[in-house]
Amino acid sequence: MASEKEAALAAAPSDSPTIFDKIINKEIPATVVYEDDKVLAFRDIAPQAPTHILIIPKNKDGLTGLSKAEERHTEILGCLLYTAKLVAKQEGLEDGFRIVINDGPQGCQSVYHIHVHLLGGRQMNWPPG
Ligand code: IU
Repeated sequence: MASEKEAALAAAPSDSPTIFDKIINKEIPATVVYEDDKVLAFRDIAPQAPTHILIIPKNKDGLTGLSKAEERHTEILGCLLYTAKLVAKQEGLEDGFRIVINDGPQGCQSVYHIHVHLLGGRQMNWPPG
């Protein structure tokens, strides 16, 4: 399997459906940990921490990445972050956690459907790589 960096450099930024649409539509399986009418949260297939969850909007609405955000997206962006907080509590991450949003090739984004990474369960380092 290609490294996440290789996958990100190979990914073409686009508004096409992604693997996450198939997860939303239940066409491929995922371990869902939270779902409501606006967002879906599921375990990352290649976890980088004991807890690694992706939180995504069910309706992408052009939001391929954070750099494409417009004023109409402010509500869903807030929902994504609030869901991250709810899931962190659900996962028992009382000692802290990290939120990451990768954007574009240099940001190491490989899937062009905005997603918030929730990482926890181990000591994080700074600066990130
Ligand atoms: P990125 O921020 O675009 O690099 O994150 C994409 C994530 O999606 C990455 O951590 C992958 O492991 C994850 N992922 C997944 O959970 N399930 C999949 O089928 C695919 C990628 I493709």
